[in-house]
Amino acid sequence: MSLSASEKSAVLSIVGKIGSQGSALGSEALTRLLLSFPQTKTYFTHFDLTPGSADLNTHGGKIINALVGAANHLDDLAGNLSSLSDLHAYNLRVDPGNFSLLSHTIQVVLASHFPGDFTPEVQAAFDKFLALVSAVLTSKYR
Ligand code: HNI
Repeated sequence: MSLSASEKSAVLSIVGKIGSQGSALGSEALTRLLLSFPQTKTYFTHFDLTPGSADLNTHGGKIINALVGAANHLDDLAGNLSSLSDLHAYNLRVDPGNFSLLSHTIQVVLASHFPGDFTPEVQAAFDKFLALVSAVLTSKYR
């Protein structure tokens, strides 16, 4: 699976809207993840999970930053995400099934914050991008 030229520009078009809102968007995506899929709380027992907490804002910002960085390296996702891939596989051992849950809540956040920009076509491209990122982050488990 890879992105076509038009899918790449669709991914970059929505990533370009994020600007300085990364922490807020990421924090909301995490809050939606933790509320709708409470089994994901097991990974964050050391966090204050109150919506809008400093822990969620900081971590949400890291996730969105990583996605923005990856979107700027669409021709080398594996290289760009290599150390994050090590972290998720060897240290965190996040069950791979959780990646599609977070991918879903990220898309809900983008759709609600950027309704005019997150068109069905952009969503399809961004969903594919998140699947590619998730594949890299879960590629080293064994
Ligand atoms: Ni994930 C740490 C990015 C999916 C649980 N994760 C990070 C960091 C980034 C990151 C960036 C911070 C690394 C650092 O500090 O060096 N995570 C991503 C991305 C995705 C993702 C881009 C998928 C789109 N992570 C997930 C999922 C879970 C998850 C699905 C579990 C439900 N991640 C974690 C945990 C940490 C983490 C737990 C460590 C948090 C901490 O600070 O203790």
